[in-house]
Amino acid sequence: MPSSKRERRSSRVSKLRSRAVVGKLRGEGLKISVVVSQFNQWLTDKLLEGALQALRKTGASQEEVLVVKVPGAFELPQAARSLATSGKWDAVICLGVIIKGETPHFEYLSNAVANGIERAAVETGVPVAFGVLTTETAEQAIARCGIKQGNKGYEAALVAVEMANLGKQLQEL
Ligand code: INI
Repeated sequence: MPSSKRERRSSRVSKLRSRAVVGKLRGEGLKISVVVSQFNQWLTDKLLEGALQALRKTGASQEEVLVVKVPGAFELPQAARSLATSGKWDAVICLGVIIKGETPHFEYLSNAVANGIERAAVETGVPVAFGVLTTETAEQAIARCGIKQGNKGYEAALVAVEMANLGKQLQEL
């Protein structure tokens, strides 16, 4: 029988039951759309390749994947929101490359894109993965497109699958 206050508290804690929920990395049956910016296309093509490779790896059917092209990163949130509100997609992946060296309005553009993508996800409830590189130089972007330091498109696609499944799993609790 616990006597002190501390012992009584610790006895209550040991009776707590917890469970963890993690979204499955299984793409079978999921409908995923990818919005990709054509600005810096030589790099966004690599992100797209990475994203499609990751989706294939999770078992997502390529016929169920829609690729939508927009002019630049600034247009990603609008297209993502349009797809998310259509009710046809389990997740949306946004891909783009914003390089500081090329734009004096880098901060405005990066913030607008990040906020727009976040709002598209939170306000629609559909996962919208952020696969947008914001780098100081083209070299840093190249490194994150699959050449040296992984591929941001690949990572974003895995997040999209995980979050799409998590959403379904949470509904089933
Ligand atoms: N779009 C990008 O995706 N990356 C950039 O680095 C970039 N720069 O450098 O300006 C860029 N600009 C275009 C922008 O996204 C819009 O398409 C444009 O402003 C029209 O709305």
